[in-house]
Amino acid sequence: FFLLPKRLLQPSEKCGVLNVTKITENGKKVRKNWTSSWTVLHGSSLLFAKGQGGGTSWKFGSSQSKPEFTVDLRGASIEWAKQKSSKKNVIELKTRQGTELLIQLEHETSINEWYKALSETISAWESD
Ligand code: I3S
Repeated sequence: FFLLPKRLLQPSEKCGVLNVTKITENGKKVRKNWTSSWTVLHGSSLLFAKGQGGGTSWKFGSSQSKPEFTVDLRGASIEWAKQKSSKKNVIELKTRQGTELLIQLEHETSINEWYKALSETISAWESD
């Protein structure tokens, strides 16, 4: 009898369009630049695609659509950010590498699903 890591039992996969901005990069504050980005949660990575919105032509892995940036969720933390933006439903994501992002959606149910998926992923990889 042995226990399988949670991440093998419940692999995290989620995608959709999110409003996102960096606020800190490698520990340094950067200017906000909200963009709407097609976002993929895959394993312990969160990938933000280049380009606007969730165009159906976007295919992960194809040469025209390299991820704009990837966030490593191992050792990351999230919390609801009430003070960091005038927008509602804002999540603050801090990575172990010192990058801080805000992610946001107007639709409360959808952002709650992202909050749940991200926090489950973070805790699933916590032991590493
Ligand atoms: O936290 P801030 O500085 O008030 O954030 C706002 C600014 O980044 C603003 O752009 P510029 O001041 O760089 O032109 C953005 O347009 C706003 O969206 C930012 O505020 P919110 O509250 O939307 O995160």
